Amino acid sequence: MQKELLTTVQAVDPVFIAIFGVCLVMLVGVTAATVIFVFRYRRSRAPEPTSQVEGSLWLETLWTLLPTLIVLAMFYYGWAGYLTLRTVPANAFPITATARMWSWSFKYPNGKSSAKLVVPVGKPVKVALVSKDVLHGFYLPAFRVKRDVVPGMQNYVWFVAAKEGSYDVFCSQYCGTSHSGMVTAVQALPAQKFEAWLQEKEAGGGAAGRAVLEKYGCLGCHSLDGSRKIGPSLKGIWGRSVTVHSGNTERALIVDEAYLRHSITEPAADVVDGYKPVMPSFAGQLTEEEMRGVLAFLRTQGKEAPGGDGAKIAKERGCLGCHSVDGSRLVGPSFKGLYGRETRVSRNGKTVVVKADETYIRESILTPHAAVVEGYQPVMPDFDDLREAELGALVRYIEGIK
Ligand code: HEC
Ligand code: HEC
Ligand SMILES: [Cu+2]
Repeated sequence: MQKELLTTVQAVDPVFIAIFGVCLVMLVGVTAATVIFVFRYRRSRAPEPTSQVEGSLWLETLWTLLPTLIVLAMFYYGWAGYLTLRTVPANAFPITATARMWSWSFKYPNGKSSAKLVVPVGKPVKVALVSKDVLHGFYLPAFRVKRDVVPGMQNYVWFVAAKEGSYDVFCSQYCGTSHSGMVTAVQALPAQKFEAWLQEKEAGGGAAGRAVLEKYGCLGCHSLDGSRKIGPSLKGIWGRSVTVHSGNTERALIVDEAYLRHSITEPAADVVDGYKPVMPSFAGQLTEEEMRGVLAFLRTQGKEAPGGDGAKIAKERGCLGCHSVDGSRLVGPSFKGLYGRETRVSRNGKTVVVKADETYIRESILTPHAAVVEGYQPVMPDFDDLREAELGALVRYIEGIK
């Protein structure tokens, strides 16, 4: 069956044009015949029947056979095109698209995720379609691809972006009030740029950084929530001013990358005021990559972490389709004043009062159904593919909406 690789566009366009062409010819033919007959056999011109035909075998055979053949030809042609749409080339690059009310997110084999669908030019990609909540439709007009995304069902599409560029992605099934906002883009990059993008460390590289802190036991001595342990908390460390003792001199400095690297590899050189010099040196233990992960993580742990980041994520991930920032009630409770307030939620069927702290907000985003806010429907999709840094940024963002 598979001779050479047709793209989805090459498979669909000729079928469309052929069927449209046949229909056009028939429309023109039937309309012309109608008009001619109306003129030619109008009453004033032909008051009496000019002939009385009882039947014509060959005419009847012809007008039965001809349309049957035309319709069968259209079917065959359409079927062949459909097979191309459903037969994924063996070398297709796998990506998973996740639909939620009301946003798309995409996950790549190496764990990277993005809000836009980034693909290599000229290479087929297979997109697995997953819905977190209701029926959605994955619609790429530029590639003639449209497929329903059904909760609980495994579905897929494939396509090739032949040219570099940006192409629309829509949701083609009415999935609720902000259905029309479920818009993103396919970003087709030349193979090398795509590879570079794929390998590029995530902005923040958060999850990896946190894992490194766990791996080397840093969190045994350093908290992430501001509380004092054996060492100072790492919360908000980036950009904070500290007083350190270097030998016999005391100096104040601002925490930056150089200071952090130094603190990790040579902790005894600058000892934070008020703490004992008990931190072991990690020189030669963390790889450069791990070090960069930690730095990226610490950068986003800060209370000064730019709220803009969180705002962008909230917009891209569609949080703002359900949560207002001005106190008004949408599908979900407003983000305004959310942080720190007491909320009545139903947990395991029981109504309890919880304080909306960092832990609760993280839980609300990762597993929204675990605690459902009283007076609201449990319709929030889970966002378990958010990276640690993104989660942190979202919490900071919500915290900032007073
Ligand atoms: C045994 C406990 C202990 C462990 C394990 C430990 N630290 Fe520390 N750390 C400390 C103490 C105590 C200080 C404060 C005294 C000093 O500056 O040496 C400190 C200071 C620091 C500072 C400077 C903090 C500031 O406020 O300026 C950084 C950064 C840091 N540690 C990072 C790490 C990282 C990253 C790891 C894991 C790779 C780690 N620490 C493991 C105890 C520890
Ligand atoms: C489809 C609509 C929808 C989307 C999209 C959505 N949420 Fe929600 N969210 C809700 C609803 C409804 C509730 C209340 C019911 C519940 O707790 O599940 C809620 C509850 C919450 C709560 C707890 C609120 C409180 O008052 O205690 C937080 C925090 C939250 N969402 C954050 C987010 C974030 C962050 C995003 C984006 C990553 C997001 N939501 C996306 C509908 C949504
Ligand atoms: Cu949708």
